[in-house]
Amino acid sequence: MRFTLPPGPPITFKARLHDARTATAIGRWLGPAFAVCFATGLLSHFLQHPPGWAVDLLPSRPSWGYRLTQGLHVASGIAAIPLLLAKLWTVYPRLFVRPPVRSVLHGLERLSVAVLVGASLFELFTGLLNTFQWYPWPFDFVATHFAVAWIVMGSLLLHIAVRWPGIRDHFTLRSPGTLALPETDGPDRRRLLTGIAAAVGAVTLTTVGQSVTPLGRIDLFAPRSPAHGVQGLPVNRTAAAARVTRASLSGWRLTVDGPRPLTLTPEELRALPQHEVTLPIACVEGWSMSARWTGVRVRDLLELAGGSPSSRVRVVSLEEAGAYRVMDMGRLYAQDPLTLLALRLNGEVLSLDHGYPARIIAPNRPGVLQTKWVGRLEVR
Ligand SMILES: Nc1nc2c(c(=O)[nH]1)N[C@H]1C(S)=C(S)[C@@H](COP(=O)(O)O)O[C@H]1N2
Ligand SMILES: [Mo]
Repeated sequence: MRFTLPPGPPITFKARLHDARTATAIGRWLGPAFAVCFATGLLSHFLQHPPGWAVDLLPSRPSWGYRLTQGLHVASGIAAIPLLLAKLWTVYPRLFVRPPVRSVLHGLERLSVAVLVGASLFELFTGLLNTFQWYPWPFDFVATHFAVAWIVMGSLLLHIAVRWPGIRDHFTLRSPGTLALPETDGPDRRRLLTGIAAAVGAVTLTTVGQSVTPLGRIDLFAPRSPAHGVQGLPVNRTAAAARVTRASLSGWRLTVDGPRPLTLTPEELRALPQHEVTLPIACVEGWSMSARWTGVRVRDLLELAGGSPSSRVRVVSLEEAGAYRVMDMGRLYAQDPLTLLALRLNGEVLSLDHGYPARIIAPNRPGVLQTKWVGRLEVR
């Protein structure tokens, strides 16, 4: 392929590495990465903001479900970065195609590619910064990241439809044109693709340890090392950030509102049947880590307050302000025997940063919903 810039001497790009076949070969990996990232992102959004009808249908099992899907979300997003950069490098000569717009259809196609590129860069960039909990922009991250994801998917589907003949040829190798695999598919292309694969492997292996604990030792570039933190668990929002102090907790009582409202002192809570569960915190920002939790089953507390097996619960934190101060939990979660009002973590009384005097720990859900510094439960 040869592109020229009139007037003046022609600019020629080395054809093979910038041709449609290389672009398709990279797209073959970029497409699935985007698909996984989109599907797991939708799921995460749905779990955090379920519509009313879904609240009681959300399943609390498998207990590691969200850990897996959110780990995939962040890993596929990170893997997509070198893939997208490689793809842009491969196709950038098209920027210089002359005339820039041949027809209305051609113009629309170029516009849709511009939208796809812009939205994809935005999505990967904001997502990456989110894993560092860095928000150097004025808009709301969750809402914007969610909305732009749809723009990416829409323009990606359009792009695939427009390029379909080439993609099909790439897979079926039917036509003997530029897209057919020649006997000797030059070493340059193979080297480029191997290099890209190596880059993807490297960024994945050096970050995925933030959620895959056995790989924690080579977790060089992820913002979190799950092993580092008070009581063997990272802290996302500290007590200081939430303005919860030891002093503000003196005289703490748990309030349980329901048909038979009650308040419980720490001693009374400790006198109730205690259960131990092993469950992960799976933060939406990408890290996850399993821990041993001890405390009172939420369903036992609901029952004491006169709730029924179909009760849901609203959990209110002592934190004065914050996006995660109030959390609603559907029936299947509230009734799950693994769902605890935890008092202890890895054998010790909860540290202030991990939610002392009591916090929620439940299976298969985003870390943002594992409410710390619980003050009140409301049977609904
Ligand atoms: N009240 C309250 N609880 C909260 C939060 C918060 O901001 N406020 N942050 C949540 C987030 S984002 C995560 S990932 C988990 C982390 O728990 P940890 O700090 O004990 O690891 O707590 C959750 N519980
Ligand atoms: Mo989190």
